[in-house]
This record gives sequence, structure tokens and C-alpha cells, in this order.
Amino acid sequence: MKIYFEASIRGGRGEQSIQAEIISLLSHHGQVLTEHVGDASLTSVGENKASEHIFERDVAWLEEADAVVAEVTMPSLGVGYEIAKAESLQKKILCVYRPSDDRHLSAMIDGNPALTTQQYAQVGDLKQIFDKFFKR
Ligand code: 6K6
Repeated sequence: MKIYFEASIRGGRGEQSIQAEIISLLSHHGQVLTEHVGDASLTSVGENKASEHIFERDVAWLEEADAVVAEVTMPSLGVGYEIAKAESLQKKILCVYRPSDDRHLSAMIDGNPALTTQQYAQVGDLKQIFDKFFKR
């Protein structure tokens, strides 16, 4: 199982440590193609590579992936793009987020019947969510 994990980079790196924990959980279900997303040394400036290179590499990985998991708590243009791209490629997509009183998930994600969307409170809650998603 090849898993494309996506989460905010230039949208903000405040979720990085949670992203790293999610990658660790996902690695029990297959090969995570995008491990760099959780890398603490990757700042909101991103990798020291040209944007064109990153775009081409990430789209190729998306095409190769069997499943896509998106952490959407931190809004990110790149993640929104990747979700739409994955949908057009007919990938199996899971979006996870932590709800809060002052933050609401975009209706374009929450209202999309092609996506499986799950709320969680703590990273530990994701184990059961991932077990169920990857069993289907
Ligand atoms: C390169 C040079 C300067 O900044 C960069 C950005 N580096 C990235 N490296 C790898 N993947 C990236 C990069 N930027 C965006 N992505 C992809 O978009 C990842 O797969 C993330 O899921 C998503 C994050 O989008 P933004 O808009 O939050 O950056």
C-alpha cells in the first residue's frame, strides 16, 4: 500500500509535530511516499528545491499512491489542490482534522461526498480511524 500523506507546509508549520506522529501511525499501513511533510527541519519556506520540481514530484507520487490521507486542521492551498487532484485521479481519500470553536472546516471538504472526513481530538484517536479506513 502506497500512501500519500499531505499536510500544511507553506500554509504554516504549527502542526509539524502532529504531522510527524501521523506519519509514524500511517507507516504501519504501508509506505508513506511523503515522509518529508513531517520533517522538523522543513520550515514554512519549504525544501531548498525549485517549486516546479516539487510540483512535478508530488503529482507523480499522487498518481502512484493507492490511498491519500490529508491532515486539514491547518488550512493550506497546496493541500486543497492535492485533495482535488486526488479526487480527479479517483484515489481513496481520508481527511482528518481537529475541530475547534473558532475554526471550521471548509465546506468544499466537509461537504464533498467523495471524501471520507473524520474528526479527532488527539493523535491517538487516529489509530482506530486509520485501521477502519485501510480495512475497506
Ligand atoms: C520549496 C521551495 C521552497 O518551498 C518549497 C516547498 N516544499 C515542499 N516540499 C514538498 N512538498 C510540498 C512542498 N510545498 C508543498 N508541498 C506539498 O503541498 C506537500 O505534499 C503538502 O501536502 C502540500 C503543502 O502545501 P502548502 O501550500 O501548505 O505548502
